[in-house]
Amino acid sequence: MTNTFPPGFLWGSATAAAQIEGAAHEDGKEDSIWDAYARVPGAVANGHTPEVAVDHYHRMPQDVALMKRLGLGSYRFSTSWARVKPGDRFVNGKGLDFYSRLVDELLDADILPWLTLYHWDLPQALEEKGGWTNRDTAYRFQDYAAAVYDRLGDRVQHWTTFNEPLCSSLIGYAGGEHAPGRQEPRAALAALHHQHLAHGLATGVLRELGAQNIGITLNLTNAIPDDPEDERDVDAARRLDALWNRAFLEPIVLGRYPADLLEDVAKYRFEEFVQQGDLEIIAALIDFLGVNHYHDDNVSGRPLPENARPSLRPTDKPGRSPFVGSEHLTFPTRRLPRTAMDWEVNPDGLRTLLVRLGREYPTLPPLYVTENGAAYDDEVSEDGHVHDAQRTAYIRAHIDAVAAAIDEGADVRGYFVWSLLDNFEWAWGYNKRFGIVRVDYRTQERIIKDSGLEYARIIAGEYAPSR
Ligand code: GBH
Repeated sequence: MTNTFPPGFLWGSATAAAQIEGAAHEDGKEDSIWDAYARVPGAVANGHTPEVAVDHYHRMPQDVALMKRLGLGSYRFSTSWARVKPGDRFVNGKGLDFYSRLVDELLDADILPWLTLYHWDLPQALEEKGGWTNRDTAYRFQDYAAAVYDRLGDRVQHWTTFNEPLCSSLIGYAGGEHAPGRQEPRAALAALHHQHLAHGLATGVLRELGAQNIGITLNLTNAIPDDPEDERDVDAARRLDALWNRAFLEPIVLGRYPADLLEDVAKYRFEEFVQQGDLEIIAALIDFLGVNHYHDDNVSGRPLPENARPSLRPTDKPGRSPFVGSEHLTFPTRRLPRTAMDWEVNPDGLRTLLVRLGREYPTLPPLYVTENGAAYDDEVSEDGHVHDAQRTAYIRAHIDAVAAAIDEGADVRGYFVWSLLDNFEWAWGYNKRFGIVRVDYRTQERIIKDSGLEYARIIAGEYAPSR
């Protein structure tokens, strides 16, 4: 049996620096906002911090050997700004040495390095100057991008500026569930625009320096009106689509913010942040779009009934909302299976999303699913294996959905499972396991889970999508 994916389809897995590296203060690395935020009591579940994580910084060669055993075609990782330019001051050669060794190790193993410059870990020193609310941070990001390219550009071909700017703007600065833990809607909009600007500036400088494959990764969702007959729910879905999807896609693809979004957030005077010429910078050509998708969002404009399922977010406090300008949105529960994150499992949503993107934005470059995966509370069995049947089923079903989307004309060129390893799951600490490889946080021992073994079979072409 062989799979029916197009030749050259890229099979990979993804991680992020702050979630796996540890060595938070070694070889010149300074605090990122996640190091600092994790020390705030109550910010991260159980007081967990990224200080040690899964010690990838010291175990990198073994981890690349694991990737090779899985047969990965590509490995998506991020570089830590606070390691490369501690305090955003000088370029730290020792920090770059680590990534240089990683890239060499990957190339030796025939694994394509897929590098992300920003996966949420701003240097704390920059946060102290306003973080992403400070326009200057966008220019600092451009310098950081150039420094990384200068050292790795001879070997790395795929460059992603940002991972999910939605999370590092709206959730970090308004929802407050992510670092830096601020709860200021207007600040979140400044962060959103300045991250766009940083993306555009970095894209420009990378292109100038010779990079040929530059993109960005967005987390995109299908906003489903809970009751399609209820006007309030239809409006809620439109608002979520504007803020969660189109606010990020359209400046890049079309060179403008959506008009309805501008109305939704008008009370925060968003447009004051947008200077003349910014949108031209932001609309710089990209060569691929990374799509992260885990679940759809069933949304309503009606208040939830008293007995509705409580949110499972660890740091939930009343009054916090990442839904800037649409703070009234609610998310009623549908009758669907759920993961340990309480996220709906609905693989067909991934097919719908990928097909819709190509149809709604004909000028989009090729798509890569840069993250998809699931957290479950798996355990090591007596036989020493991890029989994570639910994760295995989740991954297979979503790969089927990608195949179906390609059949319907979506231009999808690759798929990356989130995540290679169990890791520091942000506000959830080490309590949620997304890995296809199990990590024992006491011994740092790694065990390939059943889902990892199955993924290896899929990559080897021994699995045909079940259409
Ligand atoms: C990805 O983002 C991250 O890139 C990765 O680092 C992370 O480990 C992985 O997923 C698993 O979480 O404000 O209540 O509406 C997660 C995608 C989408 C999850 C937005 C939180 C908002 C929740 N995120 N979602 S809410």
